[in-house]
Amino acid sequence: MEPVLFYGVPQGCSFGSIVALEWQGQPYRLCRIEMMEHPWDALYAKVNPLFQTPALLPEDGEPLAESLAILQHLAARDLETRLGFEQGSREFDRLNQMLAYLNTDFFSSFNPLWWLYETQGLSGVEQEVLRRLGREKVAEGCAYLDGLLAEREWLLGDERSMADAYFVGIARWAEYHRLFDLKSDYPNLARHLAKLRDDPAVQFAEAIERGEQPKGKGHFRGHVTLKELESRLAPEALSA
Ligand SMILES: N[C@@H](CCC(=O)N[C@@H](CS)C(=O)NCC(=O)O)C(=O)O
Repeated sequence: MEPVLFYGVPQGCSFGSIVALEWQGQPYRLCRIEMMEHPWDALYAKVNPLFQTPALLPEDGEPLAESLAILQHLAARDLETRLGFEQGSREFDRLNQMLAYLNTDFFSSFNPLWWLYETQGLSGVEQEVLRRLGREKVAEGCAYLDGLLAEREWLLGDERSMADAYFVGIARWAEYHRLFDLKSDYPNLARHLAKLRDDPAVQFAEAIERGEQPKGKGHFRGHVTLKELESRLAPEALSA
């Protein structure tokens, strides 16, 4: 079976991995995880014992977790798409640096806001602290990225890369949490987000998240359930 990406909804950071798969245009399948439905199926521990999405089950290997690792894995299997670069090259280092920034500093700046969103029974003061902290940290990230995008067409320069695929899945959270007027506060970032939103792969990923059945470029071979993957997750299958 084709590689399977486990993606989480709603508003998962796996969004970027779906965009990357569409940009690459090779056959793949998806397995949907409803992140708010706790507890998750215990079988998912075989995919990722941390119970997080995304994860990728390659055609012939063990599941791979962590967005950065997944995006670099996808890039490396098809360097001709130029979404990633050969290890050891200057471009590889720049992509890795950008992905690491987005995946650590920028991603985690939203943590207080997700905490606020998911936690019941917080006092008014606690809510205010989380919102202020999140807003401040996200503002730092947006200002940094806005500055970079003032001089660049894409995050790394003239061409799109895995960094842009990942960026759209995270930067959209600033709108989701209604933190700023992005267009006036961070116009370059807002422009980049809008450009990506016009991309068919991004629209495909949005439709997937909404639970629709988009066509995409035709490389998406449909959803599979975790249960249907059970035999591929068995220890014998993984060590074969
Ligand atoms: N470092 C991991 C973080 C993954 C992560 O936090 N995923 C979130 C969704 S964005 C998740 O699965 N959360 C589990 C939950 O909400 O229970 C990565 O970058 O892939």
